Amino acid sequence: MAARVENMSSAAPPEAADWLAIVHQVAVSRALDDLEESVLVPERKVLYQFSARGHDVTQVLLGQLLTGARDALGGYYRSRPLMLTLGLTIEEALASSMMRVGSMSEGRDIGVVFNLPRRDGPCALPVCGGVGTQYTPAVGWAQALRYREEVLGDTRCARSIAVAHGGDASTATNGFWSALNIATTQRLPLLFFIEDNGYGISVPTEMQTPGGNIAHNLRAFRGLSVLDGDGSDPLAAAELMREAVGGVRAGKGPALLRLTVPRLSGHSGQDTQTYKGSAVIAAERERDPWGKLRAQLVPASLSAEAWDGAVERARAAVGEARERVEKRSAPDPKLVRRYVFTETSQDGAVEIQAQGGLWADGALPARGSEQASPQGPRINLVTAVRRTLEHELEMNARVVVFGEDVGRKGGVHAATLGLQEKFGVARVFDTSLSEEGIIGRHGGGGPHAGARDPVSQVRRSRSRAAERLRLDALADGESFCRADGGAHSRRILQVRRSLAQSIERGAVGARDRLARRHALERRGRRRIAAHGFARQRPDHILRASRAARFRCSASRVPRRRFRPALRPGESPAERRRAHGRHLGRDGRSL
Ligand SMILES: Cc1ncc(C[n+]2csc(CCOP(=O)(O)OP(=O)(O)O)c2C)c(N)n1
Ligand SMILES: [Mg+2]
Repeated sequence: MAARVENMSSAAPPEAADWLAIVHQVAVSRALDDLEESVLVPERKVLYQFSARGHDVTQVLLGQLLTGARDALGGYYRSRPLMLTLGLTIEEALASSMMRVGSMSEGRDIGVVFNLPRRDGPCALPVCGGVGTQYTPAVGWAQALRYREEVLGDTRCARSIAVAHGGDASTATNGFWSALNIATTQRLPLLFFIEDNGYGISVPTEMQTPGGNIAHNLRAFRGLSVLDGDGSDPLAAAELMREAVGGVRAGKGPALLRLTVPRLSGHSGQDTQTYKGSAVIAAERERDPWGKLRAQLVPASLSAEAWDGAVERARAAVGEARERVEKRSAPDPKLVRRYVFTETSQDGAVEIQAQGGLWADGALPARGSEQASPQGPRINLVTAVRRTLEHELEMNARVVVFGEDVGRKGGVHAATLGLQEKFGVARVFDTSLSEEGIIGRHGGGGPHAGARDPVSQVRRSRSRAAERLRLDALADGESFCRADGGAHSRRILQVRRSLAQSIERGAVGARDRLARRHALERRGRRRIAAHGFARQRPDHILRASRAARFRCSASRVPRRRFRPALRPGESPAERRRAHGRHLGRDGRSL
């Protein structure tokens, strides 16, 4: 367990007035869930519902502590109560789940992924439906906090922190481990806030981490304070939160707080939870933190009238917001691509993002020219890249260069040679070997450090990078598309053509993954693992792999590698033994 934190002044226990605010916020979240689950889903006005019931008390309690001038949340689809405490309005929340005009992404997403860009005060980074995508952007924010404080002298960042909020299953993702490595090796001001409800949809936590408790397993992890507790005991959980937040704020490095919570509804509106069984469901209801909070607060800190009044006001506020949202129309399908790239008004002026970048701070970039102006002798491309980076680093104190081997070595092809010596390790630095860690950090750090357009150059490890980029592309399509003007950040992705093509080719899907692997195989770069992959998820991968095969019909890979035909008189079992592969009932390879 973490050592106790002496300086807790920034995280004092709540007063009676704060408890009233906490009760109100939780009641708002419950009223939203009630309305969606019992009215709007049956009326088909909400098509995809994600209840936070059971996660709500802990989230609101944590939200009360995120008061640092530049605190940021990297949240996920079940973070709505936290978002409400950070300033998401009830109307914004409902307009999003009801997919109405003027909502955050106007029906492009699952209705619960938001962002709250702010130039001052706590903000929320863009959320994406991809599980695990929240972690490395939160690391980026934490690292940018340090950069702004130490290099740019921004005192607002001194005691600010980043919070990465995720579920138990998300701790099995690459993003989580990538973030954990970076945050601990760099001692970043980052809190991992893990709400463990025992399931990733239907899969129990024991499948995500051995023994089912990520906090236990991380106790020996160096550089990390680990706290573990029961989220259905609100007062005890609040104490742990103060300890965790206080420690990170005080500069003691990253912390991980795991709280067990009951998930009191299905994973989403469609989920009937038959996999749990009635005894488990009943036990979860017993652990509802909302009832426990009332028992702990009334009458010790609040009167019953005060509690009931706060709940009543919350319900009324949700009802009024619903009336306003019902009057909004559906979004115009013609505008579906709005904010995918930079938007310009009719006079050609660029619509400036709400947070991050130079323009939003009033600095204009130097004017460019369409005319080439040859200077000196001809140089090769690597020299041109190096000079450009050097120029940018000189011109703009917010520019940083980071990646694998770009620091002391100066890049494997010398594209950053000498830059660390000239600009120092704070601005030109090596990273851990994690493409997700590099690209994800752009998402959170870019807008904050001040880069309007983070540039990622990825050559090897394409599949990991592509994975990350596609998830980011989803995030761009989801919560980046804020209709009130101004996306959070834009990305220019300098990628090799093949990667760019594979991204263009498709949305997330096994088909594309397989197609890309086939393409690699054709070039003799890598043996594909199509069969291993297919074995994991036979049904839909089978369909996907057929599609991939069709697409790659020009492949020189022998067809029988994918569909070994049965020899005359041979049974599927004999074929399986001969090839050591799984075969479907019809004798085809899965
Ligand atoms: C990268 C990725 N893989 C799979 C999914 C499908 N999926 C959505 S939510 C979820 C479970 C996540 O569980 P957990 O992290 O414990 O959060 P909880 O929903 O329990 O709050 C899964 C598998 C996804 N959205 N993204
Ligand atoms: Mg879970």
